[in-house]
Amino acid sequence: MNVPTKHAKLLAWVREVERMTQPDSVVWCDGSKAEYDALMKIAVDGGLAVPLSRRSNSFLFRSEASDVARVENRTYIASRSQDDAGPTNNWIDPTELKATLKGLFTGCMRGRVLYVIPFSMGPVGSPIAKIGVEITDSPYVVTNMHIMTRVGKRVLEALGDTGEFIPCLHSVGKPLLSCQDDGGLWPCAPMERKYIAHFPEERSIWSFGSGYGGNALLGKKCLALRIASVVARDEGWLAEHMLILKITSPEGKVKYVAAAFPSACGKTNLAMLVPTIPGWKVETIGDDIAWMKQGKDGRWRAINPEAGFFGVAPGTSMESNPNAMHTIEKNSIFTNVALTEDGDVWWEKIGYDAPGKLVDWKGNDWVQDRNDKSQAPAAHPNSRFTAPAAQCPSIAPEWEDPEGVPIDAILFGGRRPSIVPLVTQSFDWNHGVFLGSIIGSEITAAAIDANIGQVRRDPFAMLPFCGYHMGDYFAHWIRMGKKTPAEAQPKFFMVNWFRKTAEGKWLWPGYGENSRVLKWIFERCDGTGQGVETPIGYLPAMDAIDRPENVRAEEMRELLAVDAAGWRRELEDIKANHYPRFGAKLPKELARMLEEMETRLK
Ligand code: GTP
Ligand code: SPV
Ligand code: MN
Repeated sequence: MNVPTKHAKLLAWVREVERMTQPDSVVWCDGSKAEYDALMKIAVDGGLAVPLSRRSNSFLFRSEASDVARVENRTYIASRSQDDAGPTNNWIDPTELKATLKGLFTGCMRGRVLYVIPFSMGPVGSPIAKIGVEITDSPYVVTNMHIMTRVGKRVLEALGDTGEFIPCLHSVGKPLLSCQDDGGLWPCAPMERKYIAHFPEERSIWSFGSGYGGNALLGKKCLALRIASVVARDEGWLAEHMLILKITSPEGKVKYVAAAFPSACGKTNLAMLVPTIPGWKVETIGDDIAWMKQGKDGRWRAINPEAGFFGVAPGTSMESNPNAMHTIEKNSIFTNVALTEDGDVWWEKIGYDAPGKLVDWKGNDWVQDRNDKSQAPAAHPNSRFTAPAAQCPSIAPEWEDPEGVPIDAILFGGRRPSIVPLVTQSFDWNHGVFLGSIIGSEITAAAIDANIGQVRRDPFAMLPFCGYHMGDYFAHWIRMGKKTPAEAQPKFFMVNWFRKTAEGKWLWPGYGENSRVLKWIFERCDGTGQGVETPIGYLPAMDAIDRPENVRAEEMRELLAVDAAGWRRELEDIKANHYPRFGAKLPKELARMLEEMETRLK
């Protein structure tokens, strides 16, 4: 075994995990193309991946039918005190959980290879970046981590012999008996044996039993959000579930926008948007996670800690998101999409009918029946592509700037069929925090949940990702506002692309047309856009946003109206069911915002 580091703590951890998990061998990953190719060959030879003849160096994986999304009810924040995990996280005493996990991990890699993946979240060496090391027994995880993070030698060099790293331990939780292999079936453990566990004080992650996305690619949700949010609280910065985009006006003026929308609610699409309004340009910095630190000038500078996109496939088409379609032309991994006879991928709303007979995400033959509205989809609703960010045609030249980009506007959004207008600007920072704290959104297929489609509160789109008490998280945001001079503060907006008509049709066309809203946001940041003061915040004047061709004037009025009765019901619900959950930890500023809004709506 070729060990490429002298880092004593790292070596000791790897040795300890090897003793516990008992793999056949240990491999230190170097992030090279040769390594990627060799691992893909193993996956293909083992029947776990299909090479796609229509896309160069691209592969399709089908997961086990139960292992298709994040598992929020098996995700734990094991802080020493239950109170630190708060009312929105599952908690188990860390000593007890460690004992359970040690039991599960003992011998769990028998018959498998233990891979050690040194990775950087953020450009290697950036003052905002953090190093993690993931141990996994899944070649699928290694290849995805190659795309999603920066892996390999450079990272070990930056780590040196004593640098800090976050240990991320992962196993699919399915040891192999002698001579047995996976038999072409995605390995994972049954639901009740899955644990996505975080130890915030120790800053470590133990993930057992799932091979899918956020459960298994531990740099993403586990490190860059749950653990990083705790570090950010302690160090005075922000780790957020936000896209980052750059918008340039026809005059060449630039603004940077960060936006928090819950899972599968439009971050990737907004980050890659192609404006329908002439002269405007949108470029991509990141599509899922933002780490923001305050610069010397007081402004918040954001980096995208990731190096790739793990994007929702269904709904992605040349019409809705051409930049994503071009990004995934090559060097991409597809999970749980459908396969065409000529070796390409297909999914619902890809922009054209299924070309002949497909193999669906479950591995069965599938023929499209346009008359059968209840036909099961060919691609799983949470099927995803993994693709290098550098391949995105809209990627901004500064996307890897180690200092980050200065944020002018912060958006909050979600899927709300009614009540929440197309766009609203907050009165100030604290009112913005209030709007972020009350976001509601329909539950999507991004997590395994029996209640898909029901509206739940998802504050700051961080409900599944905040590594500590959500009340303390609100207080942290209030505190960050206090240490930001007024002229350096970003402006806050609440947006909603998902209003529906009584017939269940979209009231707003969305996608590229969202550029009309971005333009108004740009102008508000620039001090030119017209805003009307209302009880819920500033709304655009009726003619401040150009109306898309296919939206009628009365529909535009509905999109920009304040539904006072709806908002009164909303506030009642927040007062009765949402805010009380945070008890004494609810910042008094937010309680006051709620009261003031109630008064304004009377
Ligand atoms: P995560 O990766 O889960 O965090 O999701 P995300 O927020 O990046 O969501 P994404 O952009 O992948 O969008 C999820 C789904 O919403 C896709 O099916 C999109 O086609 C759809 N979607 C995105 N933007 C819009 C929009 O403006 N209008 C409508 N109607 N649908 C949209
Ligand atoms: C999300 O669910 O918000 C995602 C996908 O971005 S996953 O990486 O699976 O968490
Ligand atoms: Mn996400």
